[in-house]
This record gives sequence, C-alpha cells and structure tokens, in this order.
Amino acid sequence: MSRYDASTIEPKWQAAWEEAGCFRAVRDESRPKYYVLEMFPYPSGRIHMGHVRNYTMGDVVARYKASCGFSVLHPMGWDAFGMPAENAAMESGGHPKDWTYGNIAQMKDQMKPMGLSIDWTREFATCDPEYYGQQQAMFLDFLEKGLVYRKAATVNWDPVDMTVLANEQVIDGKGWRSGAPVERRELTQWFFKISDYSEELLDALDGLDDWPDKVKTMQRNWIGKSTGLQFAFSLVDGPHGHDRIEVFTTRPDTLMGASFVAVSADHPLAKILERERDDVAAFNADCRRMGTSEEELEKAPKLGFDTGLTVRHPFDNAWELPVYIANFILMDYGTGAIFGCPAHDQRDLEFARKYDLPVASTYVPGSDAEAHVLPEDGGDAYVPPKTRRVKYVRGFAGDEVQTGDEAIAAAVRFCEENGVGHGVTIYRLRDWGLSRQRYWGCPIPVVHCEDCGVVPEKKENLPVTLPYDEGGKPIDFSIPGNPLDRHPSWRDTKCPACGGAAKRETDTMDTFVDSSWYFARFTAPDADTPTNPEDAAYWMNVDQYIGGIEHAILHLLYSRFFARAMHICGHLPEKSKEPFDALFTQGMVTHEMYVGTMDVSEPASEFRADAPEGQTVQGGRTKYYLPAEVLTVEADGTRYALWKDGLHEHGVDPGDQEAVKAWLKESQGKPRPKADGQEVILRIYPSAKMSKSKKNVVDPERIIAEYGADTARWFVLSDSPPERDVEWTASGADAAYKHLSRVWRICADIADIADSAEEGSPEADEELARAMHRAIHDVTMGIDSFGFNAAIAKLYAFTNTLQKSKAGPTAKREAARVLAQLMSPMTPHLAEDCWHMLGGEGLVTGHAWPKADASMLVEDTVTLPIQINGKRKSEIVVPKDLNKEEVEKLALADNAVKKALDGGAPKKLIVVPGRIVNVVI
Ligand code: ANZ
Ligand code: ZN
Repeated sequence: MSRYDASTIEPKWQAAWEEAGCFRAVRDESRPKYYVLEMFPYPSGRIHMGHVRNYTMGDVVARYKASCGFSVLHPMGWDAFGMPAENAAMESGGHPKDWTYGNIAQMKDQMKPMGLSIDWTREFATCDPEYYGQQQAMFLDFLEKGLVYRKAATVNWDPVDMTVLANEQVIDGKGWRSGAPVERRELTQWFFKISDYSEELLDALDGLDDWPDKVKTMQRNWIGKSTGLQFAFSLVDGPHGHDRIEVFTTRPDTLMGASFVAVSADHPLAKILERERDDVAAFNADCRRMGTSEEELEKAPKLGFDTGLTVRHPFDNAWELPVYIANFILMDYGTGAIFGCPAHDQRDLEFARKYDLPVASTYVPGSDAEAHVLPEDGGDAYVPPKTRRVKYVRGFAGDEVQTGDEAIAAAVRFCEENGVGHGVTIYRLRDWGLSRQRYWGCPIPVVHCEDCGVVPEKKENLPVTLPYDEGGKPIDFSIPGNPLDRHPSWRDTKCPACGGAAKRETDTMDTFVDSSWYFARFTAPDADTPTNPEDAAYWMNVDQYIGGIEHAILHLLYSRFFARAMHICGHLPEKSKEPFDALFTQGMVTHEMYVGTMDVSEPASEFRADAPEGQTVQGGRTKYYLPAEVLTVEADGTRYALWKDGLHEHGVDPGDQEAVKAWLKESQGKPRPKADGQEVILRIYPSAKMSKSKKNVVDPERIIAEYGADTARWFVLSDSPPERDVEWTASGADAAYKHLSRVWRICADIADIADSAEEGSPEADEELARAMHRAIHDVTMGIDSFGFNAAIAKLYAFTNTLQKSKAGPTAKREAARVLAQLMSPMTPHLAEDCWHMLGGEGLVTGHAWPKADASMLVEDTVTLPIQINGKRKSEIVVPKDLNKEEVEKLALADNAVKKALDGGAPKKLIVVPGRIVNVVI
C-alpha cells in the first residue's frame, strides 16, 4: 500500500483491538481506575454529528487514560423508553419494542465504524427487563425508606399525549413534545422526595470543583432558596370560620407599602368561595386553564378577582386591605398567597394600576436613581437594595430601624412576638412526580387491592414486565391513552398481601428515572441486584462525564438525588452521593444553510373555504437543501451555493469546476435560473446548530464512508475548543483528510529509510528530539485540560518539524513513533497503522503514554521581566547566555523603558542574569 486508505486500515485495526480485548473494563485492584462516560443516547435510529463529537471526546479521554496506566471503564447504552417509540407505533402500526430494538441495532452499526474504545460487553438498554426490573426493586427500596410516596396533586395534563408532564416538560405553556396547550388536573401520583434534599443538593454544589460554573448556577436557581417571613393577615368576616390568610414574603421591609392581598385560584379560601359564588367559580376555572409552570404564570396577563373580603394589616388593626384571587399566584410556592406592594414590585404595580389600588413607597430611590419617577407618580416599581434606608410610613418601624435589613429583622421580631408569623426558608424545588400514563416505560411495581390499599409487589415477582400484546392480539397504539389501562389481563393480578383479586398500577415511570442511575448500573450490568458493592466501590465515581448543556438541570439534578437515595438504600457507597466528579458540557456542531425557493401550486381551498373546486394558487415556497445536494464554489471573490441536480438539468457537470464557473458567468444578468421549478443558485445562511428541519445536517455514516472515521474524529476536535460550537465545512473535512494522509505518508517514508542510511548531524537530531519532547509535553497538557483543539494545533506543528527535519533515521523513527502515540487518542486507526509501519511494539492502543524529558524542555532563551522603579513594566526575551552588557542594551531599547526615560539616562541599571532587569529613574 502506498497511500493512506482509511477504508482498509480502519476495519483492520478495529478487528485487531477486538481480538486483543483492548477495551474490556476489568476490575484490577492493583491499578487506579478511570470511569469516563458520555451521556447515553436515545435510540432515534440515526447517529448525528453531535453524537460523533460527544463520543470522540470521551474516547480521547478513555484512550489516553488507558495509556497512562488506568483501568478504564468506558461503557455505552441506550436511553430507550419514551414517547417517540409509542408515536412511531401510533403512526406506522408497529410495536414500540420492535421499533426501539431495531433502532438500537441500526445506531450501533453506525457507531461501530467510529472505532470507539467502548466495552460493548456492558451494553444495555433501559427497556431491557433486566434493567428496569432492578429499577423496580430500587423503587420498592425507596418506598420502604419513605423516598417515594403518593399524593393527590394538581398536575400538568397534556391533552394530546394524554399524560402528565413535569413542570420542566411544559415550555411556554405547551407540552414539550406534543406542543399542545397544557391543562391543570387533580390526580393521585407518585413522587420522589427530592425536596427533602434541597439544602443538601444546594450545599454540595460548592464541592463540585470540576463542574462548569454555569451548570452549578442553573442548578442553584432551580433549587431556588429564599429566606423571608411567613405570617398571617387576620380576615374580617371570613367565610366558614376562615379567619386568616398566611402569606410568604421575602420583603417584609415593604409591608408598610402593602395595598392588597392575593390568593391563588387553588387556595382553600378561593375554593370555599367558588362553591357558593358562580362568578368566583368562573374566574377560578379560567385560571386553571393555564399550566402550573411558573414561567407561564409570569408571561400571562395579570388578572384578579375582588372577593369583597378584607384583611387587617398586622401592624395596624385599623388598616384594612382588599383580598383578590389572582392568576399569577402559584398554589405550591410559599403559602399560595401574597401581599402586594406595588411601589416595589413591578408585577404588583401593574396589578394595582389595573384595579386602581393604592401605591405607596416605603423607600425613596437613592442617588443611584435620582432621575427616577416615583411609582406613585407614574414611574416604574423601584426594587430597593435591602441595605438602603427605609422611609417610615405610618410611623411603623421605630427609631432603631434605619435600613431595609433592619426593617426585615424588626418585622420578623414583631410577628414572632405577637404570634402571627415567623422567619422561614423555602425552596422552589418541588417533589419529582414520576407517574406517566404511558405504555412504553418502566411499570411502577405496586398493586391496588380493595382490602389492603396500595401494596408493593414482592421482589421475587420482579420484573413486572410490559405485556407485548393483548393475549395474542396486537396492541392498538393508535387509540389515545394508556394501553395498559385497557389491557384485558395484564391489569388483573393477585394482591401480594392477602392473595385476593387486585389491579396492577398501570402508570409507568418518567424516563428521567431510567437515566438517573444507569451510570451506576454500568459498574455491574449483570448483577442480580441494582449494583454490586465491590464493583460500585471500585468503579464509582464517574471521573469524567461528558454531555450537552441541555441536561444541566433535570438529568443532573435527578441523578444527584438518586445517588443519595441509592446510598441510603445501600446501593452506592457514601463517596458516590455526588456521582460525577467532573462534568464537561460540549458545544454543538453547526453548519451553514442552503435556501432556495420552489414554485408550488396549491388548491385554493387551502386558503379560502368557498374557493371553487379545482382552482389553484401559485406561489414560491422556501426550500432548504442538504449540504450533500449542494456544490459550493468560489468565483470572482463570491461564494456560490449551487443545487447539483439543477446543474445537471442545465447540462452542467457539478464535478467540472470550469464548466460550473462558465455557467455561472453566463447566467449573470439573466433571470434566476431554475430547474424543475426550483432555484439553482441558492442563498447561503449563516451556520447554526444542525437540525433536520433546516436540512443543514451531514450524515456521519456518509462522512465516515467518504473519508474514514479518523478524519471525522480529527475534524470535530480540531477547529474550536470543545466547550464551543464547531462549524462543519466540506473544506475543513477535506483539509483534515489531507493532513492525515500527509501524516501517513511521512510515517511511511520514515519507515522506508534503510537503517544503513546516513545518520544526521548531532544538532539536527537534538533539535528534533527537543521538538518531540515539547510535543509530548504540550499534547499531554492539552488532553489533560480538555484542550483537544490546542493539542491538535501542537500536533500540526510537530508534524511540520518532523517533515522538515534533517535528523538521521534513528531520531526520525523515534519521533514518528511518538507522533503516532500522541495522535492515537484522536485518530486511533491511523496511529495504529503508523505505529505498525514504524516497527512499534504490539499495539499503540494501550501502549504506555510517552513521557517528556524535563531537561529537553528547557528553552535556549529566557524571558526577563523589566522593572522600572520597582514596578514590573515590560519583559524581553533574550538568548540564555547573553552577557550583561548586551542585556543592558536590549533593555534600554525596550519601548516601555524608552518611554519612561523620555530621552534621559537611568539613575541605575541593574541586570541579574537569567532573572530580572531593574531600571531606576
Ligand atoms: C411582598 C413583596 C414586596 C414581595 C416586594 C416582593 C417584592 P422569591 O424571592 O422568588 O422567593 N410570592 C410569594 N409566594 C408567591 C406565590 N405563591 N406565587 C407568586 N408569588 C409569590 O419570591 C418571593 C416573593 O414572591 C414574595 O415576596 C412574594 O412577593 C412573591 F416589594 O412579598 B413578595
Ligand atoms: Zn390485599
């Protein structure tokens, strides 16, 4: 073979690794371990470039750590339950199980050619009964420890998917998947007690030094700790013995500016009123039509209903405030009731203006807001820092109160002394509702018995498996709702407690449960308990977790809770309460977009109901084109995107550059050329995240077939730092391929030099050796610090040095072998091939990582700081053995020094060779 041929060498070396069992993770107590994990994929059926980037990063780490002597665990599995499988079954009539396992097989076929160092013997899918059976066992453990419970709750109901959604799954008031407006419903559901861990989950974030700050901030905000005052307003003439309304406030310092009290439509008081008054019932019903998410409440126009009731101000019994029901009060935050202070809260101000309620400032804006128009006079609400002086209103607060903080303390003291309230800390984090009314999920292992109530299934009866069909008849997934609910026999079972007839729970678990512990299962995927203590103790924690920022909150927070719960139940060691030691969130792969218009004619009835039959409407519609359908060329300094099939239609061969350019020139000044009703010259839109709808996707399978996996791997790592987006371009891929070909060629040539060839000069040998050690040092640092692009830049430089080097065959061969080693984490097949050609011992995969010789890193130059009058002002780079006089000359020629001297001479000039230059003026 005389040239780089990825399609031959890649399968060859993959087979060699397979045969040598290179990637089997073995628990070897004599060696340190390293667990690297990429967030496991959903088996949609196709891998995309985001996967390629994610897994390549993990693979670089895994291969590098293995070479460093670690026993590496690098597993892969499938997050396989969830709605898309059911939707596919609904649309095409198949079975979610068949669809899912079919997709897994396909994706695995696409992944294998990437040459990832994965221990496939540990592979599992969360829909394997062996996996979800252990999840059910764990659910029973959690039940026993009070970590999961049942309660009636107002939930978000997706009327299209016919399922409950977590608040997180409601986006802009719509179901995250179906896009249908969400409704509120009261249902009995299972909940994990994550809220008990709010403080702990918050505190422990401080210890996660190797997590991105932005992820920690997002989690902090999500947990949402607030400290404040909870106190009662007494109700004047409350209905049916209701004599008080409890409110929660973070700003009791604004109590003197209170102008109304508002309760949620689901507040007990609102519910009492709605039973008796139709107008209240109608208003509450309107409020309930919105979802329960805070985001949605925030965006909706603020609506209130004046109940006619009043409460007394706690500081002044003669002062009465009206009570409203309002649509922006959450029932499950604080007490579901607030007092409104329009002067200091914009939302309250809008409400007060709408319903003509008083506005009274308890603070005046300070000098930082001199131009501020008081809200009383039509300005915006002013949110005062608590350190600011309060303005006394109606005499409250006493003389000792100066600042907001003091006013808060005084208000808390007052309420505590008078028995109307107390200081509290509350959290935004709610318990995690896990019940889903779906088929394709992990069945919740309990039964409902008329005599015994809710009874946990016996562990020996696990797994409670999903029925594949309905007694031999296929399940009809096209009927909305949960097929388990209407299954003729699966539902009927025996009560594990009394043996009487009972019904199974037909709800299944939220798929976030499945992904909250899979990382622990990888440590012992075949264990007949959720984990195996020795394996968990050895392999946990995940040393490096890699995934998308989109999982910053839910998945990562749920997993942190699960790890704690698993520890309580004895499934994970104490140290694994935080299961991910380091987290890396990688950027996306983007691509520019190609857009044209296409002539269409549509039935006019689409636009006008009364249009006569057969009438059509003509128009141009935007059409996106796949990069594979497009040729980009540069002509006269402009980049053009051309639709290849369109060129063919015009009789131009897209492969013939000259013909294409000639055609472009010819079509200038003419009407935009079309083919088949479509434009041939397309617009180019800027790069954006690859997405199917914009068609700016490249198919990894095609790229690998065209260039080989190593090119794809090299490219996704090379152009930008891993945390940032990387833009995929055809020219970039070409360049990556060319570089790898060059590396292969250089190595092949060096391997071909006869041993008898003339040795190089000692200087040339030494120079190459220095460059080699520098490369070892820099690439190692780059990989260690997740600076893969930086490591790759060093490899480019080292390749150039090697190519130009006049060193002799021995030195060159050594340097080339080191190049292969350094490249092996990124381009393992190429590296293996070069290593082999160069006579490397065994496989380069797993071969001990080269060590940089520190003495070879010492530079021949030194950087000397220049101090002027004791302050560091500049620096100069000088040859190491330069004499004092020469250094002085160079120092005086330095710009900063020249400027400081302003033409004069220094009082003193002191040179400490190799250390520093001091100029005294
Ligand atoms: C009076 C007040 C005056 C407030 C003021 C704010 C500013 P955080 O910090 O996010 O915890 N609130 C309390 N319970 C609520 C509920 N169930 N639904 C909607 N709003 C609620 O927010 C606490 C503040 O949000 C509380 O402090 C309360 O309004 C409001 F100048 O009380 B405040
Ligand atoms: Zn029973």
